[in-house]
Amino acid sequence: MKPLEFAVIGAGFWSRFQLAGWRELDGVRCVAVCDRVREKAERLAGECGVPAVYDDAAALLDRERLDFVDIISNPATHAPLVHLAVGHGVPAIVQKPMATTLAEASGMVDAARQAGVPLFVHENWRWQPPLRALKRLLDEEPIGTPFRARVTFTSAFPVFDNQPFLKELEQFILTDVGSHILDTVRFLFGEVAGVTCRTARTRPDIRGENVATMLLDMQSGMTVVCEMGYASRTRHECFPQTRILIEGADGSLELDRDHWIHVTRPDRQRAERFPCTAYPWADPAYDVIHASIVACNENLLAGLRGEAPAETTGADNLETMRLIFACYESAARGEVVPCG
Ligand code: 89V
Repeated sequence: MKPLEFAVIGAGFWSRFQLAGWRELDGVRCVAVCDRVREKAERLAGECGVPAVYDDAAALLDRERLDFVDIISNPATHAPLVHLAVGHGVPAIVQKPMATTLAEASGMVDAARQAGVPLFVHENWRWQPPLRALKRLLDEEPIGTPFRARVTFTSAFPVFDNQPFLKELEQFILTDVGSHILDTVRFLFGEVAGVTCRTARTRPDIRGENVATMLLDMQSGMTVVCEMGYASRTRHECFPQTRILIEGADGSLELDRDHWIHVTRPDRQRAERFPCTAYPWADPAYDVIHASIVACNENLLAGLRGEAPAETTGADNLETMRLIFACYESAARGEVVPCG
């Protein structure tokens, strides 16, 4: 089968991992790298053996015959780049958060739909092995109807060292990490009926909030509490692991540190570890995130080829975006914001 040929737009910190993730898969080949700063594009293309380099996305789309573009640029550029790709009839994958406003995200989904061009969001969190396992165990283990879950992503990891642009975002943790956590909640527990959210900023050198706490009323009737922060100095630094406790009428499932899942029922208790693949190119500090790039790309590639449905389409991720902005609205108004 002819490999699908794509271009990467954006040559920052994340792009080399994204490209390495693509190289783990057969049937796909990067033919160009584009970045407004040409030297950055040249450096990444040189490192990864990519033949063509551009500093202008419009020129890239005019000259190359691409099967898709992988947009790995600053969130503020996602909407214009998706409109450009879709206008050329080229399918687009865009990093999370899909856009910086709900209106932008919705405009991107509409444009892709009207043009009949696939739009996917590279939302990799739900592809982490322990989260896939948790979803499976929710179906398999008789813990009874879940009534509550607690989803924790709290850390003191120096995230701004590698991604300094995050310091400048007026809306930080809910867009950067909240996009992952809220998508994970939807993946595990279904859709949300209403959100209550509180945010905080604990340091003066960043613009946006670095702490958020949400209480989600799920359509199923269950309650989910999410705690997120890049402000928590605790006994165990767990970055980049998500910890989750799910309580059901007859037992619980607990995703704890180091990818262990504990199943507790009145009659038995067991624990199993679900580690991720240790790819040689992954930064060990980001191990489970970088590994999940491969599984996410594999699913999106199957979607592009029409072989299997892609999970994180633009239309699906728009629902996650709605939740992010409902959280900001709730934090600003101090009220429950209905969703859906
Ligand atoms: O995976 C990411 O989206 C990153 C991180 C979670 C490290 O903040 O921005």
